[in-house]
Amino acid sequence: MAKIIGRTKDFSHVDPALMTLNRRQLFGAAAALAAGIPASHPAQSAEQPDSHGAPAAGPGTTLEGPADHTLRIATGLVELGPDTTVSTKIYNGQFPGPLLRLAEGRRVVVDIRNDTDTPEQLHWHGQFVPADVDGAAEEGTPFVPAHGARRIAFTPGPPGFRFYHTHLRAGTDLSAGLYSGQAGLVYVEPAHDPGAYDHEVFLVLKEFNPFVSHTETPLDFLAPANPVPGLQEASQQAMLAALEAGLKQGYELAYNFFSINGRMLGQGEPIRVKAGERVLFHVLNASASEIRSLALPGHIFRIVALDGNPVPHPSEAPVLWIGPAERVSATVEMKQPGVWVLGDLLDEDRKRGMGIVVEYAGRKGEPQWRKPRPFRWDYRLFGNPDAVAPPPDKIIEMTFAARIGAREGFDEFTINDIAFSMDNMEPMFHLVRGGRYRLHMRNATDDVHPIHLHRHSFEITSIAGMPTAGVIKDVAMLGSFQEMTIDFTADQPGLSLFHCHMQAHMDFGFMALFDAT
Ligand SMILES: [Cu+2]
Repeated sequence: MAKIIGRTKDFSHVDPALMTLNRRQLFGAAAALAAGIPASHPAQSAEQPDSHGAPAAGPGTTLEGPADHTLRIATGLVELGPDTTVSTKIYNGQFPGPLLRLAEGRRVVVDIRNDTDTPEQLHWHGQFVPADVDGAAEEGTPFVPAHGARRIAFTPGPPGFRFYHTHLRAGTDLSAGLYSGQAGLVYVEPAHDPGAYDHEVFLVLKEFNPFVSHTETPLDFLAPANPVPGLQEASQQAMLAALEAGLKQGYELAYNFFSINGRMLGQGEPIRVKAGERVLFHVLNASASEIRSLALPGHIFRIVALDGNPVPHPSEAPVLWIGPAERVSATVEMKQPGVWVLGDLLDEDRKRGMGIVVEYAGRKGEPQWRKPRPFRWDYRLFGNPDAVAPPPDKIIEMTFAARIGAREGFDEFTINDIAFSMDNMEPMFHLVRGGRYRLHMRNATDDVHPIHLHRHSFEITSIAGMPTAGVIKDVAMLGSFQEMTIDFTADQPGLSLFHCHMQAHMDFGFMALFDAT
């Protein structure tokens, strides 16, 4: 049994996973070396400016000549703390995988090596890349063969905070897919950097050692929260039907260990700050299933970007709420000298490791935690208050529902009454390329679903029937019994996968393919 240490003053263990860069280093020649994490360095400059995203080489091609980056998938150990080391699949022997700093519009060659016994997929989350490099078998991306390799090339974009992760179906295998440690960061450097900060810190929130149970921790944090009539009734009827059929409530995911940057709270290097600094936090929730919160007592976040895209109306919040695969970029004015816990609001998860210490220069002592004032997370806060989204060419109606405990003890999910079939992999929605589409999504389940669309960004255009505009994302949390509209332009040819980013939900039906021709 692992010893769980929530707070400690001993930071003698040097943490290789703490990712921090100061602004001067960022633009210096030493940028990658100065990063706390081992960055993946281009072997040499093989990059050619290229406006095309076509792959340089397909599967089976010998990997000759240097790639700009190599990502190697293998089972390895992650030392969450001195008495807690887990074994899982990771990239380049580390968790999180190396931070790849790519230049917008500048073609990059990446070798993906797979040293495991299972064919893999590596998905470039949030980037506009061709279907054959995007990293989803459902879109037709070739697998990286077991004990094999694949070379891909693409043109990075859009600029901002992205990431890469495995895209395998896990089903009941809790070592596979997003339950593993296969996640790493991408920063696509914009041509122009707004740069109003002194110090940049990347944080990856991640749980390890999953198990299933029937216990669920309900979260009520989204606004607006008024349920849509009819959706709750539909959910209750589904529950009654399941009970009549003798089915039990579906499994929920739970975890033994919680970490930020692969370290349990108090077990890694603290984030070292100076009074008067403005720190830019880039936070990724790399969870397979959990919505996370994050607060820094005595400090306020100013949210400047969501999913790597600058928001039109930066706003302040005492808490960040981040669904699986979402990213939040927020600046914090460091003006409360002390030693603090930057951590999750859930006491149990924070005590099991979901936090990191923030230490002001010259300050010592026990890291302090205080619960922040209640705050409801509302994407509309960051939208453009004066803008109205233009009407789309077409509205696609979608209702999400659950069949309780219907699949190997897990809930099955449906989109318009259809659970995605991995056997058929047929597109559900046919789009005209260049058309502007609005997805009207209705959630007839009691879960919050982080909805993701591959190879595109979308604009949130209404929540709970209330219009908004200007917030551009690639994942959005849809509240229980709630509705939301998101608009996007079908500017990517071929297949694009749409799914809930909770591994168990997508594995048991919550996926659909768009086909743009
Ligand atoms: Cu879901």
